[in-house]
Amino acid sequence: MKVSVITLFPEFFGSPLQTGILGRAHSEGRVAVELVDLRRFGEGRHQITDDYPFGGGAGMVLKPGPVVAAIESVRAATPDCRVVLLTPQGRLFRQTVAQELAGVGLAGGLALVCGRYEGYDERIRAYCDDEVSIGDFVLMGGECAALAIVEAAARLVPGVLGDEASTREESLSDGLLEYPQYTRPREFRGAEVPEVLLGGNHAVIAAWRRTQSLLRTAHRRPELLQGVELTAAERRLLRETSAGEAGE
Ligand code: 6GU
Repeated sequence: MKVSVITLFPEFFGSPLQTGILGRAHSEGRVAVELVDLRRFGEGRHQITDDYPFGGGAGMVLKPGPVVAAIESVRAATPDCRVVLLTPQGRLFRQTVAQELAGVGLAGGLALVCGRYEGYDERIRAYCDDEVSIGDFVLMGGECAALAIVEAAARLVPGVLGDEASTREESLSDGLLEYPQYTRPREFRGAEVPEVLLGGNHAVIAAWRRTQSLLRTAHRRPELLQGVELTAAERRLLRETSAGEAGE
């Protein structure tokens, strides 16, 4: 997967790209992150990238010239890349979007534009293909969002995670929250591991986990069930089990 990150703070990405699974994926070239320093495209002797907003108001706005020049330099090197503007006004980043962007990164490449300051000059939007937000809160810049997107997409790239099954079974890849997990000891301060997990009957364990995922999702994130295909028996289970019985 190829990702170009356009940012005023390339150093922000130093430690994350050298650490853990992302660090390995980066050094092996499975996740090629190119950091594009927006300052290089700044204007004048001081390489200015921002300015006061026309009409007044608090804060500074990123100038179109430097941002569009940076985007064009990435497009020149990666003609098929998708340029994604990171902004709280974008479409919401979810696991389905992570899957989509991982595919885009593997095919033609992905470019992530990180803003700082109060916002972007509106004319920048015409040079981007997509706008994404990681949630309904305001960050100081897009760097954290870019990192979240790179991580979520990187772990979907073949070969990045050792165990391919773990990407299929985990939270949200089937649209549900993950079932409860346990490891040793069998008893911790009086709290026991559910008996069913100790029996070794894989069909029974799979059924228990599915039920737990359904109940937990119904209790914590009921809106997620809208996008999930349920059997008649599962619908009955959710009707007959009030959320309070989900054990939480
Ligand atoms: Cl993508 N950028 C900024 N600055 N704030 C955000 C965001 C992005 N997503 C949520 N909040």
